[in-house]
Amino acid sequence: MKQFFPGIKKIRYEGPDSKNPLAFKHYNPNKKIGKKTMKEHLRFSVAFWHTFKGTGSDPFGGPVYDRPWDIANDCMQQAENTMRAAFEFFTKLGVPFYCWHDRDIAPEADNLKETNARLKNIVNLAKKLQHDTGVKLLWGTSNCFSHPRFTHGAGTNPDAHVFAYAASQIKMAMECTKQLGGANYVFWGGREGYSNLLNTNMKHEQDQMARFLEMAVEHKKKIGFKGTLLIEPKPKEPTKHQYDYDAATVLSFLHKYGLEDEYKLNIEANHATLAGHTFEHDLTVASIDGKLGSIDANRGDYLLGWDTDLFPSDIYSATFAMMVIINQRGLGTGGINFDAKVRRGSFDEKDLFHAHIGGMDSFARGLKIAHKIKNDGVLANFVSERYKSFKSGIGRKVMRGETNFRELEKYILKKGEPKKISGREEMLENLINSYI
Ligand code: XLS
Ligand code: NI
Ligand code: NI
Repeated sequence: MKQFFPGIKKIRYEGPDSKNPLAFKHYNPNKKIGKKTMKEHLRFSVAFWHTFKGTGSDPFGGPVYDRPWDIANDCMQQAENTMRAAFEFFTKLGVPFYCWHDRDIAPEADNLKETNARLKNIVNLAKKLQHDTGVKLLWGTSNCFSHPRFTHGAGTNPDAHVFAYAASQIKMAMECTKQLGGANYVFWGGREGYSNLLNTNMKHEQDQMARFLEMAVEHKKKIGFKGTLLIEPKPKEPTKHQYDYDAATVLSFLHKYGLEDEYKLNIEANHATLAGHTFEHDLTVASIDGKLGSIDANRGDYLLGWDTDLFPSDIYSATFAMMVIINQRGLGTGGINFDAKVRRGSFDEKDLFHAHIGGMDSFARGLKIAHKIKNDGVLANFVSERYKSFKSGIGRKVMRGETNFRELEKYILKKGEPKKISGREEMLENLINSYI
């Protein structure tokens, strides 16, 4: 069988002192951190679109990456080569999961029937490769945003014909995900938003979207798909205003339409920062509602205002993310998917390894640090101490619904001015630093 990464052997753990760029310094898959192994905690996944279909093109220049699986003449041969290259990569890197959009793995044909036949073909190959290697599908999703028919959206398109097309496409993608034993199915609202209110009925579009998501639930049950349905928020790009702006917006949408028991969230770092939040903010918003299902790990660039999808390398951010994940005892069926791309100048195949090794090591470090912080309990103790006035006396009555404004007024008239209490932010930041 042709090798696509001939110079690269299986990536191994060599420990923090290793200087080998093709080795893990922190990710040691079988090492236990608490009750679970690192592999079980982190559930790493490679994103098919960036890693195998990305070309490095930007608005100022075309493809630049060297990708030997992309050069066959026949488009289906190319798709097969790409799938084989992907599994060689997953195995050499040692990741347990991968993710795809339907159109990443098989090219679209002239009509839906032929397109579906192509997809089926490649899904059969993926099934065989999954079986041979043990690599599993973290989630499948559908690309309902690249084709010109989706220019005004898919589920929120003002044309019911396009809505029906998107439904047909997602029906097939859900069935393929099920066939491959996918652990989740993701909805990222590609062009579900608007660019101009003058031609937009926002309420109608949101009602449409809710109908779309209801039908997805109905189809999930119909075909017996057991995975989790996930919505991935993003505030802008490609449309000026995406409906799934951030975790809070998506959660209130789900509650408004009674869909909250059927969907969880897939939170992406760079989407959270585009929305003006930190990654850990959106993770926390999802988590406290019991709805943090999975994450797309990447990072923005502070000097650029768009979804740069860089590989994560910030230990603070990874630590804060892992603190939220550990606190809710893991991601369940979800995982950490590197929805990230190498920079335009990193066009070698080897760069793909460096990028993923760095991302995996960053989260492995984050995991180790977060676990230690949690075990020592200092931070948790500080926070619980901060709210202790709600555990007894008047605070307890407030939380139990046993008091009212009149009683609270009486209380203040008697007790007077509250004492100022410092929030100790600098002290706590120093504490975090002492672990990093
Ligand atoms: C784009 C999104 C996309 C989803 C999957 O910004 O991150 O890649 O994760 O459709
Ligand atoms: Ni994403
Ligand atoms: Ni993104």
